[in-house]
Amino acid sequence: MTTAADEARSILTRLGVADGVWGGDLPTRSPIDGSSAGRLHEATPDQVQAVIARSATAFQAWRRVPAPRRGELVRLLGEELRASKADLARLVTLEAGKIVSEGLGEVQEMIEICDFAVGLSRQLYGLTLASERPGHHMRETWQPLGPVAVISAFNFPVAVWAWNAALALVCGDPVIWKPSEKTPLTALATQAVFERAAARFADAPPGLSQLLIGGKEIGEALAADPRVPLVSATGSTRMGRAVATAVAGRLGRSLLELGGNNAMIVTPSADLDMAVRAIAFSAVGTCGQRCTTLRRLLVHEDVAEGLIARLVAAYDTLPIGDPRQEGVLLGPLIDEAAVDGFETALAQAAEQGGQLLVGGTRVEGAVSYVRPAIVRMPAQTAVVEHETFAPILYVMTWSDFDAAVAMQNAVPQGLSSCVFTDSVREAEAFLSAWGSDCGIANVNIGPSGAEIGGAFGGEKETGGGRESGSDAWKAYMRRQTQTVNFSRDLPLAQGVRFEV
Ligand code: UN1
Repeated sequence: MTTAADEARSILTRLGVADGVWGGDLPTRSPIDGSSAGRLHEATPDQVQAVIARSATAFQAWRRVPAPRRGELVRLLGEELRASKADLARLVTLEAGKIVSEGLGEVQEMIEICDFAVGLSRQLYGLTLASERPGHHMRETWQPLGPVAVISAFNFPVAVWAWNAALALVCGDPVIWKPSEKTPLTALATQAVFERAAARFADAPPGLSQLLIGGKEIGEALAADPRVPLVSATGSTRMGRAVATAVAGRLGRSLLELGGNNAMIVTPSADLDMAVRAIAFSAVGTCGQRCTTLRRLLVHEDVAEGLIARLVAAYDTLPIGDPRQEGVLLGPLIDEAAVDGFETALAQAAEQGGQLLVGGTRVEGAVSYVRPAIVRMPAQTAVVEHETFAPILYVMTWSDFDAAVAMQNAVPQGLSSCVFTDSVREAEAFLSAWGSDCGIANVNIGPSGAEIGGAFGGEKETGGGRESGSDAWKAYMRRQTQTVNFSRDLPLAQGVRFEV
């Protein structure tokens, strides 16, 4: 039988990834069957320096290309992604263990952000401002920033790069990508797709998008380097804190999208049919490995028993297995460390008064496959406040809506949140200034699966960054306030007089 790794190798060859990438020390592994496609070369410290230098040189040329022309390159990238969608999505499945539909969805997310960025390339709006001085114009202009480092996680191995890269490129910035060590193959494939787009575009300088395969020392080098004005990092809060500290030390800019601990509040008026479906997708989709995964279910005590019974029944029949198979909804966790994290959190939950309602065990005889768990907790204990990147849903009950909102906000993370209710009062209170404190707040929609058009990111330990849609592009540019004097006088602001 062909292993997942064999299939991955043949896709890489088809996408034009050179054989020279193999023969190093970095192991690769498919979570589907544990097979390895081989070992990859990692970038040496000298190569990292050369890549940064090349990126700085590319910036000199790229910033002179008009933004709508830069958009043309991103349009071609979107075209190449469309052409390679099936292969790239399959590779996401093989390397990250996502089910087929989610692999395709991830590449679709890349295509959509490219489309968004193409339009954006003609809309990098500034402002004109009223000057207090006669014969003066004031305006605010957004200028290209410089090389942007993108540090991405295994769970969205390619979409998060695209969110950053598509915006950075139209904003006039070259990109240096350090993907997760757990998903280098999808990164190599994406880089090959980018090279194809760049080859079709006469104005693309060499080194516009570069890839650095390797461990955390590469991230550290990028975070420390003043030639890299923006470091955009997605991953754990621990990683983000290290990046933020290093970048802040040189007064650079970081854009952080870190841990989430997302909740759903279910009220007595909620449509429970919809709630059950939303909970199932957002709590067990991607095997609980999205930043936006539903981790805390806060249910009104009057509807709790009925809802829990329906969830347990749904969890009992979830098709778990090889994510390449049609009908499977749950693939593997990324590796054994993730299984350890799952088991440790469940043991802690039990110690802290939790009652396991369903799941919580390994699927015997397979690599890192588990049965997703629902645990009823007496309160929001320490383990509930911690983001465990695995399919564990903690259930807590409440009787007062304000107390439920307070509970939803009482964790260190602030990414995504939602309420299921048919009450306009509850819905609007949840979305008000004293409601959810998260970057994303939904009504009658689960916390995961955001569209690219909105700004994506969160507050508190989630890091405060915003990526993807809305005006997230502003993080990739520098703001310049410009004042032009077209008079024959030189009046000073604030009426200051200084005659020489
Ligand atoms: C992530 O998990 O890092 O909203 C990103 C979602 C996806 C993106 C998740 N569109 O779930």
